Amino acid sequence: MRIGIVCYPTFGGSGVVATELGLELSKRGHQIHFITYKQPVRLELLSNNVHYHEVNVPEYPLFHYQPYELALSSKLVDMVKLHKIEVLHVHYAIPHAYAAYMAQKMLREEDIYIPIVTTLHGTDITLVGSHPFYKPAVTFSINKSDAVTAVSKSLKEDTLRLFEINNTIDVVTNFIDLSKFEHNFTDCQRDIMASDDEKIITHISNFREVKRIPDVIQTFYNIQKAIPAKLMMVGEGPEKEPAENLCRKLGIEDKVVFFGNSNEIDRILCFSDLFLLPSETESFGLSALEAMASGVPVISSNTGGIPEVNSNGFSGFLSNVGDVDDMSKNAIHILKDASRLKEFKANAKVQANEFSIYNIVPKYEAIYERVLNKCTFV
Ligand code: GMT
Repeated sequence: MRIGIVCYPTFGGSGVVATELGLELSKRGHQIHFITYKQPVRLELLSNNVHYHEVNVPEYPLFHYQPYELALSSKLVDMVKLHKIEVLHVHYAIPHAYAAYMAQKMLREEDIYIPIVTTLHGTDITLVGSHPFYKPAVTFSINKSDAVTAVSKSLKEDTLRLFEINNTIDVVTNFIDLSKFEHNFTDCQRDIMASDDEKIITHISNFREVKRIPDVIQTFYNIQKAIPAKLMMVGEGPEKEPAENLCRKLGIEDKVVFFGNSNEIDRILCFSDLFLLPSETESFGLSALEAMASGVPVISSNTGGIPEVNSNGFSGFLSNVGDVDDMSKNAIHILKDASRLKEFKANAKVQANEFSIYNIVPKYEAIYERVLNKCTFV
């Protein structure tokens, strides 16, 4: 199949999922065309089957806001025609599903039918999409998509609760390419980060308010009072500077490393003992899955789709949002006993297997087949 993939090319989970999906589809013989404003961060290699088309938005002083949706839908029209793309798979409803619908309509004028698959990722529904300013357009684009998928049962339920949906939503969970987390680094260079007796705790996110970064710091603060430990903070975002200030205030700045955005998540997770994800809301929690694939147990909140990913008492523990004491208690429980830590690490890998890319990608292929076979001209 010739498949166009539209996504955010940044470090967010939706872009990562879209990129990994495209790469796996290309290995399975499909022609993949990424159409976005920048080359996706995890798209390192272009090949015969993997193409990238940049959406340019020319600056014009009259525009207070540059019309990205317009440029994207025009680019989609051009690329569908040029490369004979058969299906458009858009990740994140805003504004991708809307722009794809406009492209579909324009192409129809030329008797070209292109089905649209929209994957909902989380904040496009729970935080941004349901805002009254966006809601009518988001509802419309979801209802007009030829197929809609959500990355967890929880996100599907949220979508049905927050919008008036008259379309079917399939749950196709996020996935992981486990081979990318089979560490071949000999000792993971752990000694660069911590001494032998110190445990390494990691958090990876875009440092938005929804990630509850102060809870990460407070939980770590409690852990390091009980057990020698270091905290690795990976990512960039508005909550990073306040987090650095909080570490100074608590007197733990020498125990916390702020990495910024990293393309070496696998290396960092390789030497990690525990992952913290205390988010306010999370449709799935891809970073937790990446941690588990590396054999890192997860201490998380029990919100949104996280309970579908992190199995309480097996791959880690779940606590109520904001319950820092419970998260600290659970973290210390795992870390203080070497054999228990070993067991949780092994369990984390077992749990990650449930989300193997090889089980999930065929589900998307089946959806592409379905919308192609439908191929109605209505
Ligand atoms: O977590 C973010 O704020 C980024 C956002 C994104 O669109 O990249 O993540 C959402 O999509 C990810 C991939 O499907 C999910 O793993 C995240 O749970 C989800 N984030 C939220 O729901 C807050």
